[in-house]
Amino acid sequence: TKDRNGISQVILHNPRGASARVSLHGGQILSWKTDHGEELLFTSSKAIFKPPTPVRGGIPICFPQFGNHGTLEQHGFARNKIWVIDENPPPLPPSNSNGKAYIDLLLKPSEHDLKIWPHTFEFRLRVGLSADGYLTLTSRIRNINCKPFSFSIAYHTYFSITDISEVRVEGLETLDYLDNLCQRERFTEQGDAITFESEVDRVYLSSSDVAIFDHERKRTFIIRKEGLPDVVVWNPWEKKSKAMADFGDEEYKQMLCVDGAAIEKPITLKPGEEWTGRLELSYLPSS
Ligand code: TA6
Repeated sequence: TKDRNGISQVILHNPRGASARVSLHGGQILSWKTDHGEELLFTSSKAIFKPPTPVRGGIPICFPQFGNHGTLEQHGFARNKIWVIDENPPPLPPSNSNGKAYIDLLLKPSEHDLKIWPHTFEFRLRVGLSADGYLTLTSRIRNINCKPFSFSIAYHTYFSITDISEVRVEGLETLDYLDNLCQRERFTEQGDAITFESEVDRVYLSSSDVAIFDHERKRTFIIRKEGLPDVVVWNPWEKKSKAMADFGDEEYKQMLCVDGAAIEKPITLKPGEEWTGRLELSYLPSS
């Protein structure tokens, strides 16, 4: 299928009727629905669907950097680029091919990209939708250059929630975090869960699985990850929402970003080396 700008999108379905839609613009997941057709990801009503602007919502891929330090634009260029479909992807390993629909998207640097980030890489993004409606994102990044390079990466996941003041995040207690609201200063989480009363913009370090409890909807999102030690937690709250043109003033109440990421310790690849980072999103009760 194509979007209003003629950019291809691929829709994955599973036998129970769940679906996931990924755009070749940025390799961005724009929709992930339950088998009852309920949308699980947030997209702003004011999102801009015009490249190179990234769509405000879904799961933008932040690569080769997270944040806006250095020469690259905020969160790197991968989410602003048009990816291509790999028509004959390597088969899934037997371990996780049970009824899984999947598609592989590829990104390689253009001549222009190489001017701003002089490292030749191949980024293979495999998007999978399991028989149970789980959404998996597997990134394989290979250095096809003759010298090492380093990168940071985040799956910038906008979860759809009912009311941010009724949301609790578990799995990050006792961890250290870098606070983007205090010049990335390092703190230790004291709470026994994270709740939200104001803007939060943190990178939690060395986390394992994370759960997001949406009380109103009686739904829990589960985030499982491999190769992604860190977790970004972001809600813009009111003031920042008003400052974003592609975001509704009140929309901070219906979204929460909890991103599997590798940020604190950038990943270095020697020539020919490949890195894999995997994110699995699921929810309970599975409808
Ligand atoms: O930590 C998340 C963050 O870096 C926030 O500071 C905010 O900028 C958010 O990402 C969204 O970034 P974007 O470039 O998509 O507007």
